Formats: sequence, structure tokens, C-alpha cells
Amino acid sequence: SFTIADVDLSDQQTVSVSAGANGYLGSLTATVADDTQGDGSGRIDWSFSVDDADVDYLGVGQTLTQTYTVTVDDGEGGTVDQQVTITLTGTNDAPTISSATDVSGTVTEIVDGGAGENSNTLTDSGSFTIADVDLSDQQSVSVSAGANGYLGSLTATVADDTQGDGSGRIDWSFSVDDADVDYLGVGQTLTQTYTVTVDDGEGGTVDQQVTITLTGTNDAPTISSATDVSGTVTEIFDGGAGENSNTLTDSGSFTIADVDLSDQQSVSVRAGANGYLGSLTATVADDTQGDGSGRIDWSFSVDDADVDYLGAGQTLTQTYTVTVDDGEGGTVDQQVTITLTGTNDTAVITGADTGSVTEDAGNTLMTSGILS
Ligand SMILES: [Ca+2]
Ligand SMILES: [Ca+2]
Ligand SMILES: [Ca+2]
Ligand SMILES: [Ca+2]
Repeated sequence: SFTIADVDLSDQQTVSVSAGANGYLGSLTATVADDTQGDGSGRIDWSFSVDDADVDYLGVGQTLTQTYTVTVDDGEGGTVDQQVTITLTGTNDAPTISSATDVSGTVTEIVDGGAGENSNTLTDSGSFTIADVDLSDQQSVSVSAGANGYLGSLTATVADDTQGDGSGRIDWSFSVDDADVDYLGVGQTLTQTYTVTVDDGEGGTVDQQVTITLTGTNDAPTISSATDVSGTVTEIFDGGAGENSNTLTDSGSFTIADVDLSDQQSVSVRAGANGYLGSLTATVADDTQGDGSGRIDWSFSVDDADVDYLGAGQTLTQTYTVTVDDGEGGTVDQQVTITLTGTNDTAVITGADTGSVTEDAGNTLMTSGILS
């Protein structure tokens, strides 16, 4: 309120208000609380009101000044003006997420032997929209990983802040080296969750979760070391212990690897030709699950009797393909070669070794038999 005076003791005042500019928020009204009639003094009351919603857009500490002219009229051609000034001050509103339809990503390991395997970067990206009713605010963004040890990295940027129009957009981008997900088996997934925090710089923040799913593909097993993949057996010498009754054996192993740490291998053997003597078997002595490395053991055996027919130094070479299968479509072959060597067996003469002749003058005496 403000007080007025009018020396004309017969006058009664009216009051009117005019805004200093168009577009003012709320409204200011004034009333003559006490005119000056009789005593020459009076009072004008003014009142301002505005919906809180209408000043929502003001940022923290942001002010808007509205000036009104209150005109007091004595009805006799005399007026006086009084300015009334209203200051509207904002407070902060936290930013909000408007739409989060693209806040999950997927990357898939490059197929075994595919272009860029173990050298390319796998990426996915997306965005979500934000709002901030405080039209003066500009946002910044930060990312925190949901756990330690996540693969790759997720970054976020303010593609469009909300300043001026109240709406904006945050872009996120995930990348990981293909080599880092090599260890994932086919279809094996890893889920990584990130919190993207949007900060309006005025104490208001909002969080949006972004979830990345990393999916593995199969890598075939490989042979790590094959230094013990040939075997020899030698026929028991003539008259030796176990000749023609013992089994001749040799065995060995080779090491394998499979980058897919979830894989377990099986093994099979295929002979290189029909009619091989004896048999070669192979077993998975240690699969690669967990540590990526393993060992295949092979074992060959043949009855000594079966190689009896080999002469001294005569050899027979048998080649086997040992196939290691990771159970996920990946295989690797290792050849195992077995050399069977004969020893000499003394010739044995059998049959009738006696005969007889009877003298018969004039004729040649002969007899015969078969020695074998
Ligand atoms: Ca506000
Ligand atoms: Ca704000
Ligand atoms: Ca893999
Ligand atoms: Ca594999």
C-alpha cells in the first residue's frame, strides 16, 4: 500500500493500474482503501498474484521485474501516479527424462576368422531426450559404470541442452575391442549397466540407466603344441618274452587352446586308411574350460602277433586324424603317425628230415621229402 493526500477535502479518489509492458505474468490490482475525503489523507492498497506454474520456467535466482503504474484520480481532473515494482524470482527444477526408448545396446563378437576379428572395435550408440522447465539451464552429463571390470567404455554427451526451449537430447556411445570379448562362447552374454547422470548445474540431476549386452561367438579350438604326436612300436624279437601274445603300445599327447572360456572339448579319431593294425584312441585329458588351455592324450596299441609278419626293419606307417571338437561348431585336427617296425624271425625248417635209399646196382640212388 501507499498513502495519498488531497487538500480538497471534498474529493474522493479512484484508482487504476497499467502494466509497464505486455506479457507480464500474473496481475496487479489496486483499491482505494481509504479516500481523502474529510481529512485530506488516504491509502491505496495494491495486490499482486501469479500462479506458481507460470514462473516455473525461471531458473534458480533468475529474476523478472514487472513495473506497474498505479494512477490515483480525484475525479476532478487531478491525478497522481505511483510505480509499483514486482520482482519474481525462480527456483531450480531438476531436469527430467522425456523419452528413453533407446537406452539399451548390443554388441556381438566378430565371427572366428571374420574381417576385423580381434582388431576391430565393436560399437553401439543411442540417445534419450530430456527436459528442464528452467529455460535458462544448460546440462552436463556424466557416466558411472554399475560395477568394476566392465569391458569397453560408455560415454555420453549433451547433444542438445534444454536452454531456451526446455527440451534436449543426450547421446550415448559404447565401444569395446573385439579382442576383449573373444573369450565369450557362442551365445554367451555379458550385461553391463551404466548410470548416465544429467546435471542442470543448479543442483538438479536426473539419472538414466543404459544397459549394454555383449554377446560372444564361437572360436574354433587350436593346437598349442604338437611335439608328441608320433609313436613307434617294434615287434618283439624272435623268442622274446611275450612274443605273439603281448600288446605293443605307445602313447603321447598334445596341447590345445580355445579362447572361449566356457567351452569343453570332445575328441574323435579317424584312421587314414582301411586295414590298419591295432587301434589308436584319444581322450580329453584336460579341457580348456576356465583357462583356455587343455591337453589331448592319445594311445596306440597293437597285438604283437599282428605285426609278426613284418621282416627285420620293415616298417608300416599308420596315420590318424585326431579331431578336437568344442561342441559349438569349432573343430581342429591333429595328425598322429604310428610307425610299426618288424624284427627278424628265424626260419624254421619243418617236415620229414630222414629218408632212405636202397642200393640197386647201375641206378642212381635218390630220395626226396619236403622241408618247409
Ligand atoms: Ca524453476
Ligand atoms: Ca533446472
Ligand atoms: Ca568367442
Ligand atoms: Ca570354441
